[in-house]
Amino acid sequence: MADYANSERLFKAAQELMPGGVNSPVRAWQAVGLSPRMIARGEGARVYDVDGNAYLDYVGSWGPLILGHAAPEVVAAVQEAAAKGTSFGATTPGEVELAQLLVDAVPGLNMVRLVNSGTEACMSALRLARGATGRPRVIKFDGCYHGHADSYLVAAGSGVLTQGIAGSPGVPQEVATLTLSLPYNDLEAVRQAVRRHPGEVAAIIVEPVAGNMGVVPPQPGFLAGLRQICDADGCLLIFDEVITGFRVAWGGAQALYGVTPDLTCLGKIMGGGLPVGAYGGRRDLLTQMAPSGPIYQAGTLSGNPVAVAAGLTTLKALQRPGVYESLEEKGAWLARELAQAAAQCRVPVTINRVGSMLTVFFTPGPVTNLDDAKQADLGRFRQFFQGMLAAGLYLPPSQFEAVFVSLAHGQEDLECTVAAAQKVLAGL
Ligand code: KE4
Repeated sequence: MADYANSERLFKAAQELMPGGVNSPVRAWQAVGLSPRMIARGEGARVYDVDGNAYLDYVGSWGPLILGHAAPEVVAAVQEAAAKGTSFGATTPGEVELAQLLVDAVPGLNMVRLVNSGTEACMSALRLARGATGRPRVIKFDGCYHGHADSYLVAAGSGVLTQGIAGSPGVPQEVATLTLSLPYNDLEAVRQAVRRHPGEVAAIIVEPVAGNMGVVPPQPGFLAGLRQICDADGCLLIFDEVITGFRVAWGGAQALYGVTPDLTCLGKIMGGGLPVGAYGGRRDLLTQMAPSGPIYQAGTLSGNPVAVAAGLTTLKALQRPGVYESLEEKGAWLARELAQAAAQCRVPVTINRVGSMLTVFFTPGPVTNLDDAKQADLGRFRQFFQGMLAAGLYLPPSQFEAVFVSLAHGQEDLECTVAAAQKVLAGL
């Protein structure tokens, strides 16, 4: 019988010191009815808890660890950078190199600003959109999550959805009313909202593949339709590619689907597991950011040389031939085999997948928006999570998050994942 004594002792202490014992709500495992495992280390596709139990990891730090944990080249780059000094508050060569790589890789990026998180990236992109257009409103989509800036905590996804929090206390009504949240994949709702507020919408922000209500891909024409609506109305299109950037394709979802936004938000993978985010887009917009323009945003550790070294090394590893074919193959195989296992066990599931990000929804489906995702049987999800954990599989502790397959997941790992799932599903 596995022992979790150290995890339980540490979590107890953590709960006295940090809200819910965590530094980010989804880590508290409240949706799955277990106390979370305290993680001591990771290596490749595995993480190890403080009691020495090993788990095949499909959280991947919520997306960044596409190479797997403690990738030797990333660790070496971080060590080398740290030995030269951890922060200068001045521009370093690595920032220029990373900015160049991002501009070369992502179709909509002509200029970019590095920040420290996806939240900062999305918050700054909205301030830029409002400053550049002089318009106050923002349109987002139910179940999408763009970090925890006030304007986005309206019908948000991820931890807000997992915790069942409608909005969030502390967000003034005056701010929340400027945010319109609409059903994902519903172009007509967007047309009506823009018609209701002519000349008032600064931006439409969208996860081009939603990952925070579980994985929900864009319906054919949805992203192109948003582009057309923005072009007609004069509002800006913002793609929040914090998850999808370098995940679903080298150039992100905008490269995969051939729709170019005015602004793009990035994070996660581009930091290789260290705190890095970025926002960028059209040069005529970015040059309006201080100090070249009047719109203000700043950050002591923005472009931090150690974090940039981790990000650069990760992105360079993703430029190797066959990387995205391999991620697609792994993701497709896993999704196909899990669907087959569920069918054999007569457990109704819908599996949504784009590349190496996927979600097993415990509902017959389809799942094309938040209302569909909320049909999922959360009790069954919880049983599945608990069964898989007992079998050594570490899944995201929420029905409304994405499973991430990394380059470190080998065929054997995927096979043992499916074998475990077959046993757990049979018992549901
Ligand atoms: P961060 O501030 O957490 O780096 O990024 C915010 C963010 C922005 N946009 C998208 C599409 C995101 O998915 C996120 C953060 N994602 C969640 C999990 N899906 C982070 C996990 C957490 O909150 O602990």
